[in-house]
Amino acid sequence: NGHGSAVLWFTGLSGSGKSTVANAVQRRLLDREVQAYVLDGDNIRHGLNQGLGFSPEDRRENIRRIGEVAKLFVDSGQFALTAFISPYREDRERVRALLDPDEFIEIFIDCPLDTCEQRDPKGLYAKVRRGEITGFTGVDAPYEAPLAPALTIQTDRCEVEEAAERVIRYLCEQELI
Ligand code: GGZ
Repeated sequence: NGHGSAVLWFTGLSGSGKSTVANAVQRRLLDREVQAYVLDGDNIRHGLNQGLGFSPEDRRENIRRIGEVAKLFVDSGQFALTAFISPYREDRERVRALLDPDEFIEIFIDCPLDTCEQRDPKGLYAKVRRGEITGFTGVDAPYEAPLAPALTIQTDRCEVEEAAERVIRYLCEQELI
């Protein structure tokens, strides 16, 4: 099963749907017998990056390490699907620079803050509004949207399965799968 390998770098606000779309893409890749693994807060921030918080410096280090790990997946011939807010353009560009140009695929999970806040799957936005969390991305910490993402997916207008299908179609067009 000759196929390429790349990092699918999902970026967007908390609650925008990054992990959900990444997991749907992973399932489609595995169905095609293409090795793919999702890196997200659950398996990275609780392990490799435990101890890192949400200051700009800690987010930068978080993203730097994730970039290095994602590169190892690419070196091993797999797809790495990363689902982190990664709010700073500069941090994302530093990851891009670790890889060949065609190996870094930036996917903007674009969803209005209002919608993310209504979803509030972990009750974090409610905590932010009660003043229990500060420095929260999109509220009182910045989110720098990608300027030229490979794909933009508006999760308030597009179902998960349709979103995943768009990513797969892109990978086919790029002849990566
Ligand atoms: C943003 C925060 C914060 C602050 C805790 N700002 O919905 P979630 O819970 O699962 O996604 C958010 C996650 C963000 O971690 P990342 O590693 O993706 O962030 S970054 O790329 O910026 O390093 C949210 C939770 O952690 N969370 N505090 N202050 N998100």
